[in-house]
Amino acid sequence: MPKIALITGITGQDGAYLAEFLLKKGYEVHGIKRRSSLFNTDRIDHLYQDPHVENRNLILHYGDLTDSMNLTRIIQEVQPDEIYNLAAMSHVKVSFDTPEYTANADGLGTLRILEAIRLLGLTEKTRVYQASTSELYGLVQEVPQKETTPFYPRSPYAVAKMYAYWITVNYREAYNMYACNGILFNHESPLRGETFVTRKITRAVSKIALGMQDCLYLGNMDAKRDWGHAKDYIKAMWLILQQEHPEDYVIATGVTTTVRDFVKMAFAEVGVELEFKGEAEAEVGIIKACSNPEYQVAIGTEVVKVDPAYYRPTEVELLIGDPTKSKEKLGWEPEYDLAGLVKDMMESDVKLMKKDRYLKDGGYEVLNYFE
Ligand code: NDP
Ligand code: GDR
Repeated sequence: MPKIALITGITGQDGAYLAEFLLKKGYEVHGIKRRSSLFNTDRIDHLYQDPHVENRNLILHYGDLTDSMNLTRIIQEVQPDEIYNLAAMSHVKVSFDTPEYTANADGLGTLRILEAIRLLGLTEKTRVYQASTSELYGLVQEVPQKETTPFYPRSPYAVAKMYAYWITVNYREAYNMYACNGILFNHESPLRGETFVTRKITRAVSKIALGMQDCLYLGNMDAKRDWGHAKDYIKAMWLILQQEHPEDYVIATGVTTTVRDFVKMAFAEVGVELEFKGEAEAEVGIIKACSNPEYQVAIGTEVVKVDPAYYRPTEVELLIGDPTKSKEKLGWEPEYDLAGLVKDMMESDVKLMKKDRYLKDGGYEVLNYFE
């Protein structure tokens, strides 16, 4: 019998990579998707199987983390060996606008899953992975951050995730459940949501290079993040559920970089050297040189500016993780470094934007989404 996994948040970045990974391992994969007025399954369409075909190994269920009865019914039907709870309102800045909803989905949503497992008598069968986050560390208490570093959350998102972290630990201790937190530092990919900073940058740089956008507006460029590749991080999620004893793990690269340097690296991928001048809100990124004749960006053009609208009421300035425990105990080893990640994202976005450019040149309307 194949193992059965249930993934909440299967339509998101991590859910898509994890579903593909588990299918390759021979799992029967179930996913929870939200009802939406438009199709929201782009990231997993290549894995989709016609519901009329027998013996499917990818099955989607409508559901929502704010609906206990729905979650309980799905878990009862699916009887999963492993649940990966990846669903969340995952945007830190947006959580300041929707704090109550974020607490409900990201905090109580985790409780609903754990409690459903308990009520259904599945505590011995079902293992749970909780998508915890480096945002828990928030205001710097220790560098690099590891499993024992105290938490100091700095957003409604992080506070909700802190509840989820501790309720996972509590159910493990109270009911002897195999329930674990993966404390994952930022991980990105060509599938990253367009409003997270890395993807916003790689999309904008590709468009600027192709003459389809004039300027990229950013918030705090001094923020430092420990960025890895989502493809590496979903492997760690699986490893965390395959151990003899349930434990919590930090997953990170151990290298930190400013948003500004990420911008420079992205421009370098299209042969553009960028220099920054000015300070704080007056800082601008200017084209210093362009070695790639394919892209027509004029030297001296200001292509990056600051828009304080992207500042957060409270910021997390520095994240750098210590992955020693996951390397030693899980044998986890990432394949991508930051340069490889930027290259992968830029290659993908240049390709996507070239497609748009082709349509535009052919007289078709191409919509611009900015955030
Ligand atoms: P995404 O934002 O790409 O995906 C989030 C997923 O959750 C989507 O499938 C979304 O559905 C779904 N979702 C949102 N709200 C609900 C809800 N109320 N009920 C059911 N489903 C819902 O996030 P990532 O893939 O990047 O991250 C996965 C998880 O890991 C999240 O919990 C995130 O907070 C956490 N995390 C992410 C890190 C990162 O760097 N990526 C680092 C550390 C933790 P829809 O597609 O319909 O919007
Ligand atoms: P983060 O990711 O908040 O770390 O949360 P994000 O990419 O949104 O921000 C990273 C840093 O970049 C700064 N920044 C900007 N951010 C955005 N989104 N847009 C901008 O224009 C911009 N300019 C500067 C931010 O201020 C911040 O310092 C991500 C999410 O995936 C969470 O779900 C996850 O838990 C954490 O990573 C680990």
